[in-house]
Amino acid sequence: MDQQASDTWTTGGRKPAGTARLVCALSALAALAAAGLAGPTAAAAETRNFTLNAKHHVVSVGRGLTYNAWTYDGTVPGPLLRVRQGDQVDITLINNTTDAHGIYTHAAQIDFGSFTGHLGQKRLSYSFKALVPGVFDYHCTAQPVLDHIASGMFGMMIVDPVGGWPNGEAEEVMLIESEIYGLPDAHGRIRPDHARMVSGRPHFVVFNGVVNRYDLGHPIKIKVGKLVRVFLVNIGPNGFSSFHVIGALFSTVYRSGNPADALHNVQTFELGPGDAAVLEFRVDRAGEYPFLDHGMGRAYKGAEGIFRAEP
Ligand SMILES: [Cu+2]
Repeated sequence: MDQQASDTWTTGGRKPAGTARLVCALSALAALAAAGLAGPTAAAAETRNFTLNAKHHVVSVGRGLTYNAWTYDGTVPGPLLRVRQGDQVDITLINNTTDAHGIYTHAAQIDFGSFTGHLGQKRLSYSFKALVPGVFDYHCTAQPVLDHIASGMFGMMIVDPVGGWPNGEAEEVMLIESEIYGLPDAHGRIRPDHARMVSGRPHFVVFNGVVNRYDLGHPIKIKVGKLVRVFLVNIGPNGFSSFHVIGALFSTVYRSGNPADALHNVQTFELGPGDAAVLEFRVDRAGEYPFLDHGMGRAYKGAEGIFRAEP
């Protein structure tokens, strides 16, 4: 991993203007780095290089449970990749495992063959121009893709609009919803359940890789009166997400994170597997605002958390 994509979520290398907190979360139980985007001002396009490493790594999923994940850089989700609209993006995947792996970001509009390494291939590279702003998932494309995604090979890519986000500076929160298939053995190690992957019946559904990661003891803190901008990916690999914040309406939702495709005053937003959105809201009184997949079975399996609004 080069400096443009660390193993915890960062702003993806480009130093943002502004001081608002960026709430994110990747490495085991860490959360939250700082940042904020006052909105990138018009600037010359850059060339952005991201080098990721495919590796197998034991990760924690909370509740004392672990599993032997297939990862980018050892974390699930993989590192946040963040660029500005118009940038040239160079992606390299180093694969020192004995399995085939690949990396496909939905922001790239190039041929499928560019994304997948074959067995024994140690290095995969491709380039594209990030022409369309938004939030995108990236994931492995090796077969069976189902197992590679369910085992942890996915992440988020943000392409910030070249003129900045229309509603300006905000508290930023990055969430990836994903599913875990398998029950733990006597040591708490989850055994992957391929049959359940195929039938789409996860045992756990999580935000940022951990069951109930943002519970009452670990809420995501927001500010009363301040705009919150949620970058949300539903990587699946199977289920639909119905994202809702209890006690709030989304003042603006950008489908696929594209400011050209805005909806307003939305109560719940549905994302199919492989889709993503940017959702904005603000609250006007202090307190707790739970967020969840309103598919209640999925919330029950771990896809719920807490925003705590403070003055
Ligand atoms: Cu893979």
